[in-house]
Amino acid sequence: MLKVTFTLLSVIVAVALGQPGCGPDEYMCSDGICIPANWECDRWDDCADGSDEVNCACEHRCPDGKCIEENWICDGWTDCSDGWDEANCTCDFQCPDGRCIPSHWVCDGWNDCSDSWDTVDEQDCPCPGETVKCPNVNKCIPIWQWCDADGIWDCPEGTDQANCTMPSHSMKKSNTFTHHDDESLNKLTKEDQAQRKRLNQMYRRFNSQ
Ligand SMILES: [Ca+2]
Ligand SMILES: [Ca+2]
Ligand SMILES: [Ca+2]
Ligand SMILES: [Ca+2]
Repeated sequence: MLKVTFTLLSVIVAVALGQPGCGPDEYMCSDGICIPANWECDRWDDCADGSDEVNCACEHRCPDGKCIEENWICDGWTDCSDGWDEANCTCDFQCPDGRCIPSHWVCDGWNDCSDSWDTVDEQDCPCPGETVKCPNVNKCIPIWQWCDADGIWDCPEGTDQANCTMPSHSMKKSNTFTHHDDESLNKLTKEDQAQRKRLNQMYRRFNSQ
């Protein structure tokens, strides 16, 4: 009991004396967490409550108080919580969901509109390397799926197998061309997209240092 009381007393004294505090090259967040001093006012929320970015000079401030870089405005990424930085932009390409994206994001292999509008399924995009386009639809399949020996339908209506020199009885519909497969594709795309955003943020951060 005596030991517990002493330990508790030591903690109270340490806090009262400001120990442990932050080092000379550190900044203390309002919750007491220390971060590197040069993370203060660097346009990134490093403290849990964003206190390192509150009292900073700022050229472009979101209505929510967040400070953003000039080139974050109308860059296709929503940086302000209310989308202020992406409102009233001249739009190269507007997704049906209202999002504005730069023209070089269309047909770049990333799903940027919520309904995949900017991808090969919707736009007349060229198919990337090692893939070919299905006749009359915007769908790319790997070259090896074109006229494959098993006769599997990879394009809608089996158009990838329609003019191949093989017996018609070997034609069979692929069980891979299903909604289930489309869903797993979408799931992968969302993960890729999250990864893209993270990389984009890291890129910005390194370039702003
Ligand atoms: Ca910061
Ligand atoms: Ca933005
Ligand atoms: Ca895209
Ligand atoms: Ca095929």
